[in-house]
Amino acid sequence: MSTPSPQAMVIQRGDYRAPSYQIPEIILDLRLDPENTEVLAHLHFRRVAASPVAELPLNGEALELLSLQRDDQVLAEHEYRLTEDGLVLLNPPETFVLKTKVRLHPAANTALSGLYHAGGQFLTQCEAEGFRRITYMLDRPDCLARFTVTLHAPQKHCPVLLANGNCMAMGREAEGWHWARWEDPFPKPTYLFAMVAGDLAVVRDRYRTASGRDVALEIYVAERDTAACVQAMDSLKRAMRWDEEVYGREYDLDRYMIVATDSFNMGAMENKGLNIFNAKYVLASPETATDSDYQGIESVIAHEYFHNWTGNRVTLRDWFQLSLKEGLTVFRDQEFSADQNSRGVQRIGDVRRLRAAQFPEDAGPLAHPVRPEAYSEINNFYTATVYEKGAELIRMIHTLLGKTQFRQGMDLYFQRHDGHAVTIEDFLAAMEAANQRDLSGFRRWYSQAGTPVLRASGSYDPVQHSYTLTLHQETPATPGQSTKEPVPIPVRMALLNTQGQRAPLSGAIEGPDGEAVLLLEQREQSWTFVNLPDPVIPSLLRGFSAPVRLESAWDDEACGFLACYDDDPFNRWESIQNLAVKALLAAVADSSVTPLPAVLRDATASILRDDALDPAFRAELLTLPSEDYIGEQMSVVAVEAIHRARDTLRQDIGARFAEKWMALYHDLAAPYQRDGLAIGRRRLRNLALSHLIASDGDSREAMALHARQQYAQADNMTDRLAAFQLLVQHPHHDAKDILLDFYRKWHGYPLVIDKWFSIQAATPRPETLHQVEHLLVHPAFDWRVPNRVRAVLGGFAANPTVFHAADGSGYAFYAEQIRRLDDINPQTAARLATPLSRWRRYDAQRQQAMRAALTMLADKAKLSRDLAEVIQRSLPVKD
Ligand code: B3K
Ligand code: ZN
Repeated sequence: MSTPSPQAMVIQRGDYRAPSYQIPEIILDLRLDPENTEVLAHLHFRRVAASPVAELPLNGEALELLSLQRDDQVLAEHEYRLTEDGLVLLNPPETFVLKTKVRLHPAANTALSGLYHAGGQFLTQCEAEGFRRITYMLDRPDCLARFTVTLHAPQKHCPVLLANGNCMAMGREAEGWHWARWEDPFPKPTYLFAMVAGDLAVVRDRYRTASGRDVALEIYVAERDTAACVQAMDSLKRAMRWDEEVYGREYDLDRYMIVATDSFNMGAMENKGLNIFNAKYVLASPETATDSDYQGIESVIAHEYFHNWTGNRVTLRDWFQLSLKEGLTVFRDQEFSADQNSRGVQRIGDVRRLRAAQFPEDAGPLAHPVRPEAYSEINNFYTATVYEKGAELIRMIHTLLGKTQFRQGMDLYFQRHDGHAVTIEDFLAAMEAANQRDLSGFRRWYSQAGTPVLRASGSYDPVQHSYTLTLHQETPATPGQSTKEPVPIPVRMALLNTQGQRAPLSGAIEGPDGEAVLLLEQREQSWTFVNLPDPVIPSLLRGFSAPVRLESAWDDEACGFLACYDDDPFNRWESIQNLAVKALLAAVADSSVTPLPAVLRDATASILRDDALDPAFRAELLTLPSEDYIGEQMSVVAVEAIHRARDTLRQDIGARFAEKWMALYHDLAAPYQRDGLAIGRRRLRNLALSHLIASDGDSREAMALHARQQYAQADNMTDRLAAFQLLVQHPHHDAKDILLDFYRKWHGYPLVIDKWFSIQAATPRPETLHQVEHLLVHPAFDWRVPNRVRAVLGGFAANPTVFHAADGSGYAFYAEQIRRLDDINPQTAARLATPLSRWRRYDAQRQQAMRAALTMLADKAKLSRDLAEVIQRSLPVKD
């Protein structure tokens, strides 16, 4: 089998060198035209290296150089060299101003990195290395410059001209053009530069900071979307208040702008004072957006806002430090959402996401430490490991230090490093210094990849009235790291007595309120608790206090007990999930075994009975583990058997409790409201509907009727979409009419049509592959719009029985689409290719087909650096 040859330089963390020059000031002038944009740049260079340098390389990519001057002199041939990836200045003086003029082609920029023209707007995306596609520059995060930016464009097409900071002046010029000049007073790295030009409406609001400054808040959207910014604006204001209250951090400019676009590679971007957002995380109305869309907006708006301090004011020295801003900011946005909504439900959702994306990554060929050691394309490292596992590491520090001490560490971090480009090490040092704590062992979490397995066992001594708990850890090998050291694992725990109450902790560790954090630092440690007159059941890793796989020796009875009585919401959920996984695995291994054993049935019954429980939490408890998660627990993923077993369990739970589901379905009906209680009720009600429809009993036909009614009469998208999805994916339902109806109703709303595409691509039926081929030639499909491509290809890859069809047809089809996408948008292609990397988890026939798909891609002509790296890391070195 051939593997792609390394096409690009691999950058090593240890090779970091401080830049020899700084550019404290940069003046840009852009004449915007979709076909030919001209960019004039004045860069003020100042040498910081002690001695002169012979060569000063500047980054530049896809630029057409029109003129090049140094201090007003045209550069002679012996004074510079053009290279494949930029421009090298030869023997530059100590200080000078470089003036360059380049031409770019924004409309042809379908990679959506740098300056691009899409949907009638000019937009930029510079993180990580997009600025070099705008002008020649030291495009690295440790070069901070003050930017002055002048934009010129035809007033008719681009009435709005935006860049970072403050608008200093505007004016008209010849032939219907106009201009605007912006200055950002805060020095920033190139990756935080942004500009936008287009015909946009603006929704305005104001925010008064804790110290009494007024900030103008502006959300720029298409005219017809102005009514759909309520959630975004409200979330922004709440996030601003929260950062003041929890971290003492205020916003620092007079204006905070958000621009929404349909053409964006990811969720959003925290450019200083001018965030650019995927419209998905800005626009919402009850008719077009689901409850989870609303929650997504709240958390992404907050995330980008929080970056203003964790990322922008204190920025990164180099890209290996990415988790310094991302892990920390995800932790902050998770905590914000936990404070706004139900903390327990939020934590369950966060862990579910971590397990769905990060655990598989950590267990496969793309595994890397939270602080990676090497990369060829940095965009491939915006991963669940850097983001979500990175957030878990911050959470563990928070747990280990405590809330007040964590805040002290943060204060010191900001105090020491405001305005600087720093490292993860600097963050840890601030946490240590502020609290006189030693986190040296903790650093291993940043350098070691792989998910530790935590094994727990324990025994009660009825004579001594004591309980001894033993914890053992082991981290499996990952690519490039064959041996692993123990890491410090904080294990929040309690001991529950047979009435479900917490026993006071004494002995090894004290915990008067019955809760404590054990710190497992060695491979194995034991703790003995005393004064326990009755046997106890431990509740371990409460709130999921560390990103590990917990394997405990408790039997079904103990799990069933915890599923009903654990007072930690996460652990209660975890216990019932474990029961379900165990039952499902047994049914997968032997299809004659019922997936609904007595202990799971009883736990389900008790939750269904408990009408006092918060409906959102109740819905979480009753939601079955996903097929992927079940597969994760097997050494070889049994694709079809998992699908069958899970379907059967859903049916059995549906049929067994039909009456209760039916009562819930009727009792929970209510006119649309947006508060947490109403959201939980909708979620539970739609879960009831799905169980009733799945059940084989008499209710099924009647329920399909209900679903059709719900689809037709819903006063919100959550209910409408839930019914739509059930009907489209129902094995015996002809979906043609409803698909047509939905499309007709919503064809003017791209975000809703994305749902229409993805639900079809995710339908678990044999004919789906064929249907997806049709979707790709549908008039509304557009290869240049990442949301649309992700809706179809992402939906398809998340459809286990179709993507992993035993004959390999899903893989071959999928790889073909990735191949095509790579020529248009390499970043999105590389990201979508990652499911193919998990081939080792499947049977021999599938392995072979997945590798063939990867090899086909490896052999592609003009393979992008992005995709090449993913494929190269996915395929075995040689065999
Ligand atoms: N910092 C951006 C992500 C940039 C991704 C570049 N490929 C969004 C965020 O994490 O807030
Ligand atoms: Zn971020």
